[in-house]
Amino acid sequence: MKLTGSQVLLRTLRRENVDVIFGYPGGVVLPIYDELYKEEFRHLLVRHEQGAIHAADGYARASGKVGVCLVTSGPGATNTVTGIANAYMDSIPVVIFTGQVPTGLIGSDAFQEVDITGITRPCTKHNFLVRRIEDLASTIHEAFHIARSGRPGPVLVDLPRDVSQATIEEEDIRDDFNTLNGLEKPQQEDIAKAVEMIRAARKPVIVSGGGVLLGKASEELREFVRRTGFPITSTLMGLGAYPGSDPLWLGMPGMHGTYYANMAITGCDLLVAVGMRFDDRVTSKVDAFAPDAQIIHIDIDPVSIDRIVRSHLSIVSDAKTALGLLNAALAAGGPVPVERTREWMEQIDAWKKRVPLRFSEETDRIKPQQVIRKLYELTKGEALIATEVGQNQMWAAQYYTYDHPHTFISSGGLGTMGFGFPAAVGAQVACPDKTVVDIAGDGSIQMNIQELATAVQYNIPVKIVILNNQYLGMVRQWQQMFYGRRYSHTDMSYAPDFVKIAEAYGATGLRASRPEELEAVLKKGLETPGVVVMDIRVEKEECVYPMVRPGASIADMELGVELPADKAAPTNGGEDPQTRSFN
Ligand SMILES: Cc1ncc(C[n+]2csc(CCOP(=O)(O)OP(=O)(O)O)c2C)c(N)n1
Repeated sequence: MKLTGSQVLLRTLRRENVDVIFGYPGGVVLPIYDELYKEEFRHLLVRHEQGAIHAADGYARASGKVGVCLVTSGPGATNTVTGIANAYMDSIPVVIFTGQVPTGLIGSDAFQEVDITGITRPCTKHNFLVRRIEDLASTIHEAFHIARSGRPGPVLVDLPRDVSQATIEEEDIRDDFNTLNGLEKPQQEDIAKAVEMIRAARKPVIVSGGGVLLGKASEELREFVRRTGFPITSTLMGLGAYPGSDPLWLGMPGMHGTYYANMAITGCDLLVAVGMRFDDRVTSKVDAFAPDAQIIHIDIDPVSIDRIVRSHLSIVSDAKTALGLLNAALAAGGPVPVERTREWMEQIDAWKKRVPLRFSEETDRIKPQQVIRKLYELTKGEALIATEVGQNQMWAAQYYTYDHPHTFISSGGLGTMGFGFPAAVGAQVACPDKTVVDIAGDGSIQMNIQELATAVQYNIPVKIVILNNQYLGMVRQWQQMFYGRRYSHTDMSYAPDFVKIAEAYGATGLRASRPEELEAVLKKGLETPGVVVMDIRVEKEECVYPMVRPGASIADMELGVELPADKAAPTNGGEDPQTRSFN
């Protein structure tokens, strides 16, 4: 039997266990859409291609599977570029199918032609232009393989119209492709060396990253912490891999990290970095990052080893394998001596007590941090939280406690405003039984607000909590701190009525303006079926603290409050990081 290219595409997607496509049609993908019309395939029509790629990305982050999006050529394809770069920076496995003009017209500036493989080369893990139907199935399989293997990432497949219309005999379809050899296993001597370093440490700290979640290694990480008793902090991308309610948890480090996570990194003598790449939002001034530490860096991507921070021992491996081997070696050698780290743990406790995460509650204005805390209480920590970018994102990272993997979805590397809501839609499709909340800023939500139509049309009951401060808050914060309060073009007080916007799209809109209204509105919003937009009017000029000035040492934090007199005596002979400057 003969199959068309479009039929081959859908057949291959089924073989890859794809159950949902986020897409938007157009001229050159009409043959594919016509095939979708005939077949039972779950396709969600978004309202903007950026929505499609972010939804596919959110779906991948929540499900651990590959997300798929399908768009037309030209503007359809270019509209996905931000989302592709976003997935690339955060190592998220997505496959993007773009339509292309017929092969004979490629390079002629044909209608709606762009060189999308050229445009996306720097922000895809790999991309393909399929010129012959004979290569179609194997190319698609290869794309999925590349997207999910090793360090995951986005892969684009460009499909010229004539390729989706061409036909091929079913028996001539080739599904095979060459795979590169898998990763080498970590060397046994490196594991032994790591265990030796772990046993010798007096002031250890673990920093885990998104690689632990991508490598589905949360169980192994938890066991590693149990076996070592080491305190643990995690980057924004890694939140949820280790339970945030555990006493050994230090919160997030870096620019808006907790005081105690940043102090622990600065004072430690051993830093075990797992599945993280030392992003500058984490390290800030690299020379002052863990200056006295021996560093063990475990990462799947050899390129990230020694790129920013030099390690004393590197293990190129996925997190699951490496932590599994470390756990086994630790188990075989008996418990790690806790006496060695006793003073260090006391020091960490003192730091925790000295500067906990805190904000001042007021009676006449809603504090954004209070909204997140309330949301945590009302959802009992069981919601899946997506965020936009800005202050809302940082407060969501700081004030909601993540106990489970894949429950925090946020644009880490690229910091893409407009990501959160469509990503929440994708996450809700992946997890229909979960409460999915997008924590938004009033600026960010307006970047992809059109996806309310998608959410309402398919009854994807995402709850949106807008921390409405009438500013581009995070930029305003920088203007306040570094530009003498000159709030140049960050005033967002001209805004639509979000309640009416919600209603216009067929969703529910609610508003809270005063502290005493907050709980009831959040409760009602969470309980109301379907899509709900909650416009929460918060304190306009609140800042996110702690804050490390760009380029400063992470021990040098603005805390937003007077630092209490230091009662905790230094425990080490060297420079006590507590005596370094604070603002
Ligand atoms: C697409 C995009 N444009 C610009 C920025 C720069 N930026 C970072 S945070 C921010 C302000 C976000 O404001 P809002 O969404 O209202 O959130 P808030 O910080 O007030 O919580 C801006 C403009 C960005 N990150 N992404």
